[in-house]
Amino acid sequence: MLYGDGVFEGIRVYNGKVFLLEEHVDRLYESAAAIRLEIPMTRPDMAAAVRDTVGANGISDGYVRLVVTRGAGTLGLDPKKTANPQIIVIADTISLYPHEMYEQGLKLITASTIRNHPQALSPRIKSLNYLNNILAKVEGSDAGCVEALMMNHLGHVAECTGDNIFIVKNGILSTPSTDSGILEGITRNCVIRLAREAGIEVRETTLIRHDIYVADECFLTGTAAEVIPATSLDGRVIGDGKPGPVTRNLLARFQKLTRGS
Ligand code: PXG
Repeated sequence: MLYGDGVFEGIRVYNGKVFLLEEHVDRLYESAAAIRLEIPMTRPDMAAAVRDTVGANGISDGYVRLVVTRGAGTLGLDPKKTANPQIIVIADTISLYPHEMYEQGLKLITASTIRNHPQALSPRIKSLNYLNNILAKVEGSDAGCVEALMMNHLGHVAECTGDNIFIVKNGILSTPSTDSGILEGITRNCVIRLAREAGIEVRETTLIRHDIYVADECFLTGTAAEVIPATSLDGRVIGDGKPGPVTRNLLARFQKLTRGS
């Protein structure tokens, strides 16, 4: 509560089923382990708590936010002075980006705020400290963009404030590798799997902004966003300025997986 000392997950529910629950629970425990927070519950019990909360709230299509805090203690920084980590399960609905952005694509700007330096706070940890992403998001909204691109400390493309980024160039799908200072998105990994199943070559690599400017297609992935086309960056139109065929193919495959249609 006082220092952002905790971890979280955002999870979707489709047709009454919690989507990729095990992957989210595993990432929650990995984030917790990385900040030396022992969650006083087993992984299967955590998964059951999520399913029970969804059921108790009668949610068939919605969103779950799992939050684990270090628990109450004294005012100092020392986590040893805390006991009883607290687990919060919020079941709610989620509003996606406006429907027309899935058809027309969204515009991005590059934020001047960079992603956390991995040696300060690893971006692999989904911690309760999202200030750098929030500052980047504000830069985006000041420029009229619902998302903003964040670079890493080396000046390479990392990800957006709450979404991972992909480009398509000459039929090959590329996305920043996990060592580019990103959160390893569960939607990202799902889309990589769907693309490979569809016979599309996927590269996890280093990207610079130029790669996005000259890409044929660009899209973002995230639990809330799912798969959403991005059609310009910093005023440069990407490809022909419309969601491309690979993006539309993967969006359709993702929707089929989650909604069966
Ligand atoms: N990068 C970052 C920094 C994230 O926070 C993603 C990528 C996508 O990961 P998943 O596992 O969801 O595919 C996230 C997750 C929001 C919101 O309201 C989004 C996230 C977290 C908190 C809020 O859009 N994104």
